Amino acid sequence: MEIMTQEQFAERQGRRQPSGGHQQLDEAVQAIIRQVQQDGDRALFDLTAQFDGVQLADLAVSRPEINAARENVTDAFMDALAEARDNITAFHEAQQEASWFLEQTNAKQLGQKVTPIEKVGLYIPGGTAAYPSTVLMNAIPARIAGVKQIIMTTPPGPDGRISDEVLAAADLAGVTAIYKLGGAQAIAALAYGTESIDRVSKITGPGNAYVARAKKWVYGDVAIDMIAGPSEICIVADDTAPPSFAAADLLSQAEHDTDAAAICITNSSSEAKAIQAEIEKQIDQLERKAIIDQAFDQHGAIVVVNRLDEAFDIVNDLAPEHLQLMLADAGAYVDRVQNAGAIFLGHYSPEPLGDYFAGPNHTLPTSGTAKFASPLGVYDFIKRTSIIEYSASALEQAADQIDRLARSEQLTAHANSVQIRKEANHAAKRSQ
Ligand code: HSO
Ligand code: ZN
Repeated sequence: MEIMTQEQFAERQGRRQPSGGHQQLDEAVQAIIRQVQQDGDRALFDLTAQFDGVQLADLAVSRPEINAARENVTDAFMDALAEARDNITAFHEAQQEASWFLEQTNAKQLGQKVTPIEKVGLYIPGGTAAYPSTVLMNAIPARIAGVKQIIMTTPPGPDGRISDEVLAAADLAGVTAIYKLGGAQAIAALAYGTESIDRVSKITGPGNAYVARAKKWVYGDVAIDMIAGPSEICIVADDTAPPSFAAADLLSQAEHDTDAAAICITNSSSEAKAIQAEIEKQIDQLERKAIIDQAFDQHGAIVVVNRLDEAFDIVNDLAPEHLQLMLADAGAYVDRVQNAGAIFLGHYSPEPLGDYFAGPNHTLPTSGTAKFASPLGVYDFIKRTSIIEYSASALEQAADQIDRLARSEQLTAHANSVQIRKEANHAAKRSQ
């Protein structure tokens, strides 16, 4: 991992290419979407044979298969999962949003009604990235929001099976149906429906490039949560941060992906050197060393700044997915952070605590989107509906103003819908 100055870091960031050049991928993804729209289940079986190398008899995971998965995992694993579920549930319950009314007089009522989305689809990746924690992070907020149908799809292995841990997590978190289906075909099936898969209104969850592009293409016909990019960690450390801790945390995020970004910013050059040395020491013991090496080479940096203040300028510009403040007085700096997906304070709040256990969601905005986006939450699984009620006399009072506004837009039928009531109201009064 390279140590660099603020200027060197800025220069490297400036050389980054904007994302793009998806043409070939998009052609393949669109062909898959069309095939699923035209041929339904038959396309799903064919594409699963083609991409996952397995000829399935059934797309749905049966209750006996789920029960077997729960038997196959250890009790200790189930206990850990249940404790994580409880923490995630407690945090997300605090996000619940109530309907409200602004005015409750006889003349007027104005309000906002909150309704859960009825059907959602959760995409869970397969293979080495089959994360039970991601099942919890997607399904629990949906359940708390009141979503009735939580439909999960995840690709089967070549043996036609899904990881026991993922199935156990889905069952624990309240997923209502599970299908063995991955890739762009899963996104198309959730977006448009087939004989055996219900069409949903929103699709959430991470995935590979095919899944990400497919989500982009179906967006508008259905809602999506976000397009998740590679994981990112940014640590701001002063000389109170134990270098071995900071090194371990940088390594933890880099193991996700060769494209993951791990950046440490410090105002102490001796701290920078100590963290660099710790990385060298720890990396050799890690199973995913090859991935980490590549991620560090391409996107890793230890940036030395003169003052901590400058560190926060870099942070706000990066808008990192995860931000760890390993500072003597970490809490005092929260106000300096304008853009970040999640902030971890102090020396004992490492990012994996948030990935698995603390309670906040681990689905977070990446690639600088924390400038405008939020973590996945209960609010992603609800929608709001406005409510308006006026009495006859309240409408009469507003009638002339509405009339003026409607006529300014040459929409006389609009004006008439109000005037007709005003006149009816007058007639009623006259006949009294
Ligand atoms: N850190 C990932 C989430 C995750 N980590 C799942 C482990 N399992 C999100 O950036
Ligand atoms: Zn992680």
